[in-house]
Amino acid sequence: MPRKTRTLAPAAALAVAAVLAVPVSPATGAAVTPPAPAAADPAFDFTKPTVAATGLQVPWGLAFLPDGSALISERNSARILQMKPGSAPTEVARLSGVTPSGEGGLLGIAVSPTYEQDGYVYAYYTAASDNRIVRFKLAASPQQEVIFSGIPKNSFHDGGRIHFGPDGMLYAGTGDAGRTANSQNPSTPAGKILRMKPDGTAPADNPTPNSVVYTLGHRNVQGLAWGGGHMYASEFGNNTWDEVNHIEAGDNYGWPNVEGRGGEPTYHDPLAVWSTREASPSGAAVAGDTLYAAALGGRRLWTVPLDGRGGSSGQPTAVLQGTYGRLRTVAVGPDGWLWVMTSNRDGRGQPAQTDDRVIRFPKVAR
Ligand SMILES: [Ca+2]
Repeated sequence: MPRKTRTLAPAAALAVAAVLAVPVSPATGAAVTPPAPAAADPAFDFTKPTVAATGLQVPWGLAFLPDGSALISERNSARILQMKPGSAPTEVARLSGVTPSGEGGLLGIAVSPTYEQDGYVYAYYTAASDNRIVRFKLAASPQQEVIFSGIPKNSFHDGGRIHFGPDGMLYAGTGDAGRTANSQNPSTPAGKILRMKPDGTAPADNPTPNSVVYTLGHRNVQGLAWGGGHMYASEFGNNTWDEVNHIEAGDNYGWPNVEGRGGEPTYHDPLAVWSTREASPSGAAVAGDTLYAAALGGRRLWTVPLDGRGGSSGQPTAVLQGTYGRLRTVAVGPDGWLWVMTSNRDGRGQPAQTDDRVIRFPKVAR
């Protein structure tokens, strides 16, 4: 089966639609009644949670150091905490210049793939005039080197996830910053997935010379994940369809001309969609042949079975529905467990808990 539904003839597109996560009428693009969902992926045991940290305040980014400990960023306090399972988190850095407002603040963090040599931690944050990416070495008040700035900011749609890909490049998901025209404009980093060298400059093999823009047509990307040689990203829809996309260099993902599946050859359609009420996906992770998406408004963890070719092999199913409230981040730790972080103190709705937490789930014993 070809990987890209957007290039298929109508008959082939129909066959592809039959195996996509949410069946879509080829005539109207509307979702049709899905089949009964398959059993949840058994890779992690969601009946055996371990609460690894409590008392956090709007944690956002999660990254791991070579020693197996986790770094956690807090959006509004601009703190970075370090924790090992079983120990309370301790503050190891507080960034300067962070201007929390609405969805903005200290967002994603990443650890250099060559941390043992260079000691760099990366962060994406909302500053007074823009969103920017800095790198620094852990210290109470670290020296912050700005490696990329000028990402448009707003109270909403600031993107913010950063992650090193398997190619050693730093990827960043951005938002349209409340101006939908940004997403189709290749000259602004807003509404894009960016790919840059660790120093913030554009790699020579990016789709457009001297540009860090990797893909365009995104509304608000807060989840980046890799698995089986493919890259995936989750993004927030406007009021109809949230999306999980298979990310391929230079592709256009449609926003604001298309939300969800448009079936237009110009745009790369998502491999899974949800109603915004069910999802509002922020973080994403891949383990084995499953993509996990942490849902804020949907207050659940979505699991999407992947076909290994950039598509979905079946119906997404949800776990942890309503169990921990709003979920911001999901990651596979170096311990092989699945780590989930809540976002119940960000002023959106009634929290399931009075604090924010990190919860870990073990692999299923086989
Ligand atoms: Ca799209």
